[in-house]
Order: sequence, then C-alpha cells, then structure tokens
Amino acid sequence: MELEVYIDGKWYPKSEARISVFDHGLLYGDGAFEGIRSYNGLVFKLKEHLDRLFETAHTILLKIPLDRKELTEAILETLRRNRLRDAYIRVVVTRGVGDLGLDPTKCKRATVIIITDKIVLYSEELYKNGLEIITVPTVRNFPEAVNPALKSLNYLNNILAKIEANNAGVVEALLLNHQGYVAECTGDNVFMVKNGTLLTPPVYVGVLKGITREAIFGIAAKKKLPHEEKILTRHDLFNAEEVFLTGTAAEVIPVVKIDGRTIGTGKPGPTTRELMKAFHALTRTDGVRY
Ligand code: PXG
Repeated sequence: MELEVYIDGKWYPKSEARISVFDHGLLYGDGAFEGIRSYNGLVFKLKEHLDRLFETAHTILLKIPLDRKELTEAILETLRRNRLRDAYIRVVVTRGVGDLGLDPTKCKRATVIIITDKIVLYSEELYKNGLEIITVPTVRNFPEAVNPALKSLNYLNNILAKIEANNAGVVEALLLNHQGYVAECTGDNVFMVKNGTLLTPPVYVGVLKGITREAIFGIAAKKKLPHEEKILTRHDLFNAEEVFLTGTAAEVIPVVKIDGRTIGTGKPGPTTRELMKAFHALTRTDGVRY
C-alpha cells in the first residue's frame, strides 16, 4: 500500500499528494516546519516539537488553522493510517495559497501538510566510526535577520553549507556565526567534551534550540555529567576530547575529524557512546502512544 499524506484535513496517496504552485511556502519559503520521529509506536517529544512549531508560527505571524489538540490527532491518525511504528514525521505549515507578490495578507488560510515516512541521513558505518566535517565559508544566518531559532521553510542558508561540504567531499558542514563562533551543522546541533564536561553553544549565538540537544542535557543531568552552554571557537573543537552532533534525523553521531584535525583519539569517545546508548533507550520508552 502506498503511504498517505495529510493535506488540510484529507489524506492522499503519496503519488497524488499535491499543493498549489501559488502556495507561498513554495513561492517564498514562507512557513514553518518540524521534523519529528516516532519509535516503536511512540512519538518522541511531541509536545516539545509542537511548542516550537507554534512559537515559530507566532513569531512569523502565521496562524495555524488547527489547535494543538487537532494537530496532534492529525499527526497520530496519519501514523496509524500508514501503519508506521518507526517513522520520520514532517509537519509543514505554509502561508497558504496567495497571489504573486510576497504580501502574506493575500493568503487566506495556511496549508497544513503531514508526511510520515522513513529518513536515513548517515550510514551505519559513520555512527560506528564517526564523521569527518569541515567548516564552510557560508556563515549561519544573523539572528537579527532570519533568526536560526526559527524552524522556518527558509533553509537556503543550511543548503548552501551542505553543498559546500559535499563539494569538499564530506557529508556535513560546520557553520560559524557572523562573529566566527561555532554555531551548528546544517541540521544538527554541535557538542564537545572537555575535561569530562559537555559543552554546546548557547542559542543566542544563532542556533536552533534543538529538541535532541535538550534531551542530551536532560540525560547528562540525570547521569550527573557536568554540562553547560558555552561560546565555542574552532580551536576549542579541535582540542576537544570528543565531538558529536545531535538532531531528530541524525540522533547522536560522533565526529572524529574537523578541518583535517583529528578529534581526541580519532575514534568515537566513551561519553559520546554512553550518550548514544542512553538516548536510544529514552526513545524506546518516552513518547505519545498511537
Ligand atoms: N539545527 C538545525 C538547523 C536543524 O534544522 C537541528 C539543529 C536539530 O534539532 P532537533 O530539534 O531535531 O534536535 C535541526 C533539526 C531533515 C531534518 O529533514 C532536519 C532536522 C530535523 C529533522 C529532519 O534533514 N533538523
């Protein structure tokens, strides 16, 4: 059976799921989205993802035509219809259909799309042996322009960084902010371990407040592992004991080389491996059942 996609209250087979070419999500990248995962029939951190979606929508003055309860039910029903126990869930809310011209007041109603499918970002081999990443010339968006804390449909900043990494023969890019401090990767937050302390850049540097990032801090707190937000430079990362990335799609993945510098021993470190294990355990037990 073909997967079904939710669009504005109805479900369509994947091959017939379409929206208008006049939708401002397509014409201008005007909208918000979330990438969520379910594991073993449980949606992981659904409340946190909905909070972030509604916050992004509030900031960009986008009215989501469903309330939280209705949107939750639409997500769970899409998962049930598709009989997916382990899924990647993409919720997209666009400004909706309007005229040519970027004025959003012409868009009468936001379009709501829910896709549930699979996602694989990196090979098993990379989870085992670690990633090599590079710093790219494209810097992360200025918080005063399009704040990276928004999960908006404008991902060109991230895509340019991804292209620059691909062109250099690596699969992931490290973006610095406009002051040269470490921001994040194209769809992942960055962590490092130094003297046993877990460090990640604060959100005001210009990064997404990742939900996996928050989950990792939660696990660290439980394990009494020292952890704090700190402004970081490339020099800090190069000399870290361990570096890893976190994101809904990527989960937790070790980094063993940055800009040609070996990180730690050049192999995924014990703290990273411990956190990967604890994160997987959490995803198996914590979530909204459907
Ligand atoms: N930074 C950015 C720029 C992101 O887009 C993260 C960090 C990690 O946040 P979470 O809340 O997921 O821990 C993201 C999330 C995809 C995909 O389709 C991307 C993300 C999430 C899910 C899927 O590539 N990015």
